[in-house]
Amino acid sequence: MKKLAASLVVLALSAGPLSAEQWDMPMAYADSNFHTRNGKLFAEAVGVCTGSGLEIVVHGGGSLFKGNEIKRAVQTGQAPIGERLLSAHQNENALFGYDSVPFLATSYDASDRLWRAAKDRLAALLAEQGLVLLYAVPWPPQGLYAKGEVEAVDDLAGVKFRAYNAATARFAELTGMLPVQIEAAELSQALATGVAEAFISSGATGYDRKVWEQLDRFYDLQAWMPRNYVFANADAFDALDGYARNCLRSAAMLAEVAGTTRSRELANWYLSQLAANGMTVEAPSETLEAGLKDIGAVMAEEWAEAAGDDGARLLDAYAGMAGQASSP
Ligand code: PCA
Repeated sequence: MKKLAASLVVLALSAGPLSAEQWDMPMAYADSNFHTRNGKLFAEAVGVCTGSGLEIVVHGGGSLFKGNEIKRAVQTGQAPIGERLLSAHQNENALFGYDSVPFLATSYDASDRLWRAAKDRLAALLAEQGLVLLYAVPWPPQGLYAKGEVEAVDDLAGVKFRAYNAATARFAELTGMLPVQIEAAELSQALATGVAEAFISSGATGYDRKVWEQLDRFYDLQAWMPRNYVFANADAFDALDGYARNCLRSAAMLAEVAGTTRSRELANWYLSQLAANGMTVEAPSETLEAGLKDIGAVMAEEWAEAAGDDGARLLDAYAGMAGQASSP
């Protein structure tokens, strides 16, 4: 009997992973941000699924690699996995900016449909770059942060504007603002030192960066909903056994749903926190909205032009899904 128990123990121990592997996962946004928290839950799920055979260690806040270094770090194998704002790669290929076309998809359901229309093509593009797309989660709708009232687009002329991708830089140009590219991690400092005076983002980033210390307005434009995506180095992914790869894939599916649900749940809460900290949170005036819609139309045309046939197919697929509910 004792012998049987002993061999069961041996069996149980040997059922564990033969060699535990550790993956560092750089993420650009604050440790407390919902994307980063979701990334940590994803890492935990992979650990449980693989019986600790693959341990993913999340490094938030750009602490391992800064936001604009993360894709390269994963491509070159300096990190096997990472997270980045997808539209930050719009300069490489217009398709990466599919989610930053103003007023194309402004609700969670619409963002979900647009993602379903885009993701296979995006996964293929990333695969050509040696990357495996795992999951993507939208930021809450984007609005305008400013100091003082903005009644019309003209009020924005000459304002120093923090951009986070090519689309936001273009938006600034078209409104007569002066764009400067700044990572969210450096946003508070840029506002404090006057390097930036306005920006477009979600309630989440305004809350994370406590921007009420410098700014007092949030115009709830609901202009677009950009996504962060999590991706792995293809060689590192392929070197895993099939079981671990399945764990990554299934944890990623869960993380996409869980992260999107969290984003949805928190969207209004973030706005209430901006207001609780003294900011005026309101819808844009009709004049401002009309001016921004004109700019959005120019940007949508420019995007369609740059994204060519691939872009046209994506827009067709998206239009064909109109009215469908979000995915389960
Ligand atoms: N926050 C990110 C991107 C979009 C958002 O809501 C940022 O401002 O960097």
